[in-house]
Amino acid sequence: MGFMQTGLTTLAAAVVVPAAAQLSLLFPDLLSTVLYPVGQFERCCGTHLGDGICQDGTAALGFTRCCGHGNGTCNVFCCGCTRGCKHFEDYRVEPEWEGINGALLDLPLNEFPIILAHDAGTGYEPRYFCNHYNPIGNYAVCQRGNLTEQLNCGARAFDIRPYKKLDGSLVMHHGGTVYHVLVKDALHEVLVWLESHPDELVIVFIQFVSGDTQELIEEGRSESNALVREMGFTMLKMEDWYMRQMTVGKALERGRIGHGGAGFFIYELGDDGYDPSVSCFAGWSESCIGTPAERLGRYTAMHEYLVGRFNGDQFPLADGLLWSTQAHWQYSAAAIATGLSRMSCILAEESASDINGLLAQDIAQGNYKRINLVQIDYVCDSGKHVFKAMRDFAHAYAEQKFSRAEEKYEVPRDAWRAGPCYARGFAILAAGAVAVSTLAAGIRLALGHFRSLWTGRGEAQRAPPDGQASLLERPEPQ
Ligand SMILES: *[C@@H]1O[C@H](CO)[C@@H](O)[C@H](O)[C@H]1NC(C)=O
Ligand SMILES: CC(=O)N[C@H]1CO[C@H](CO)[C@@H](O)[C@@H]1O
Repeated sequence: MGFMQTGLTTLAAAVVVPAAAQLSLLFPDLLSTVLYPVGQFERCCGTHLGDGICQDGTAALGFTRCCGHGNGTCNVFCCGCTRGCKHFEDYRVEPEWEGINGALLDLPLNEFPIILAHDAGTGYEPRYFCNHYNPIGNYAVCQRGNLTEQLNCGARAFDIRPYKKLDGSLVMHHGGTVYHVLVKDALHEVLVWLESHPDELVIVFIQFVSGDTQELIEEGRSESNALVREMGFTMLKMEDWYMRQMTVGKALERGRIGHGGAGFFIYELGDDGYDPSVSCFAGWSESCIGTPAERLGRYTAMHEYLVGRFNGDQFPLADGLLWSTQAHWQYSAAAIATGLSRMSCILAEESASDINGLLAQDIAQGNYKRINLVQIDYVCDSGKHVFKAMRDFAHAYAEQKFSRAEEKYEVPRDAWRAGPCYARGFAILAAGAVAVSTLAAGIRLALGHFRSLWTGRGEAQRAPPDGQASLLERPEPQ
């Protein structure tokens, strides 16, 4: 009897409890499926089977499918996540934040902050992301929504990766995963959007062109090139002289399409800022989606990387080259394996760690010195806050830059007595002037001496044969 009881207890522990736990974990799924028509619990937490996006726009994470920025778990009523039950949040940039104007127009293009949507084409994937029955999509999709939506979320540059298929269509891809949206259709959305945004500029960064065969890859390259030109996008070539003088205002004029905003395409970035150590998971104990203690090391890594990029002096801005900073987690095979074991996905790692929100906060707090292209994942999660912080930053930056320039050009009234620096400058200049004039006098003296020597000897050497007048020596006609 005792034996029997122990056996049953063991059975319960080994099978029944995990099964019940699994069922209860699926309960939010059932609840949201059953109550979906009622609309009450829809997307309060993410589901296991759906696209994994909650009502507040963040992505579901782990067995509990918890959403939101930060950490927490969903209870059976889907209301236990950080900040409680999730409601729809408008992810779009406010229209009054848009419009490049004033001092922003005079900023060099490589000192103007721009959100670059990391692999923008993945936003067209309709279903297979953050759904743990489709692990490949989880770590290939890094955006949500079409290009129009990404523009509305604050993106102003797109990382476009064309893929030429055997059937002849030019679509998009991320690594080996292909997204069945035509590059042409996606770029057409940008044109339509620019029509209603004449004071904005958009950069299309074309890279990693791929295809079903080597030949198709080549075709894909020339087709992408022809396509952007036909559509009216202007090419920006990093090595061209005009980049050194390219201000935001000049870019708006140069790239203007019809009466709309400006559209550019580029094939290279001056510097792409790739740093593989900035990943979501590191070692056994660091995780960007774990407890606060587990997150610390990862946040520190990201923060130090950003400070190095934005505050370091490694970019010679005067060369006009664009430079990009990757403000998103980097993905190695190990990081992806860890993420899969936690039922995570790229979108969830961005939203749960709230890296876009933290970036916006850091920029708004004035922690950075200069910003250009900033590549982010999931621009429709807090991208609007990054956009707002960047535009505010750009206005403050321009004000400071141009007021400083005025100071620099204003000649001090009393330069002579202005300080040791000027005095030394004058002393050096005076000494230099004396040296140069002494040298010049010496050279003149020496030249005179040589000329007399030369003419003396020269005449003897160049004396024409008897009876033949040299052309050179022919007297001018009267
Ligand atoms: C982009 O996506 C939104 C939301 O799904 C949709 O309303 C809109 O029609 C799409 N735009 C285009 C041009 O496909
Ligand atoms: C980012 C975030 O919201 N972290 C919270 C996770 O939960 C702990 C308490 O358990 C909070 O202190 C953190 O602020």
